Formats: sequence, structure tokens, C-alpha cells
Amino acid sequence: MFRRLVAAASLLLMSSTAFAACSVDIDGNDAMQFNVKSIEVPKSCKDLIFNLTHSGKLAKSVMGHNWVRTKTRDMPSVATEGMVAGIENNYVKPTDARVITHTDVIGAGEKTSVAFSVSQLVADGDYSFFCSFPCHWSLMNGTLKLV
Ligand SMILES: [Cu+2]
Repeated sequence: MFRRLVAAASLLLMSSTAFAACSVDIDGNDAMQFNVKSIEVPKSCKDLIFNLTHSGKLAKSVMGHNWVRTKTRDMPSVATEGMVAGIENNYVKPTDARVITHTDVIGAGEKTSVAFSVSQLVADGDYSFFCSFPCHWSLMNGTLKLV
């Protein structure tokens, strides 16, 4: 039932031309890798929809992935403090003002989405995204910029 609802929601998003050009699909796998290393956000988008999938076979307690966005300089400290916050907080310190957006942690075969307002980004801003599951951020990270 849940999967069917998620599939229906995805179809709705994909069928909307407004969202189609303003969305990013990214996948995490069991080798602790994202399939995207950089994201360019068009200035013309009002919101960016970020869709995260997990194409691996491992459970979220073992090889969970999320997507966290911060300024690049904040990434190491946010990742370290997120590890302590635990899976019940999706490895993100609650009310961490340095975290601009994040998804929940997902495991194999799951998907999740988050939307954020592109107006939060400045043109020359130095942003990164990463997975804050313990010890993943140094491999699972990339850059995000407004274009
Ligand atoms: Cu991860």
C-alpha cells in the first residue's frame, strides 16, 4: 500500500512540467556511493524537488543513506554531530541551523523526497550535499550550486 502511494506521488511529480525541470534524482548504493557528484540548480526554479533512492540490498540500519545540504565549510562538523544524533534523528542534529535541507534516512529499495526553496541559495554560494549516516560523508558528498 505504502509503495503504491509513493509510486502515485512520483507519477504526479513527473507529470508536472513545472517540477520536471526543477527536480534532481540521486541514488545511493551498497558501495557507499552517490551516482551524482554535482548538482546545478537553475535560477528559474522556484523550488527544487530532490528524489533520493537506494538501489542496494542492505537495510537502513547497516547501509542507510540520506541527503543533507549545508554550506561546504559546515559539512564536516554537521556530519560529525549528526552521527551522535542517531538514526532516530536521521543522523541530523535536531534544529541544526547549519542544515539547509535534509531527507530521512532510507534503506534498500526505499525512496524519499524533499523540496526546498531555490531562493535560499545565493549565486556565488559554496554548498555541498552529503550522506550523514556514520562514516559515509567523506565518500558520499558532492557540490551544489545555483546556475
Ligand atoms: Cu550513506
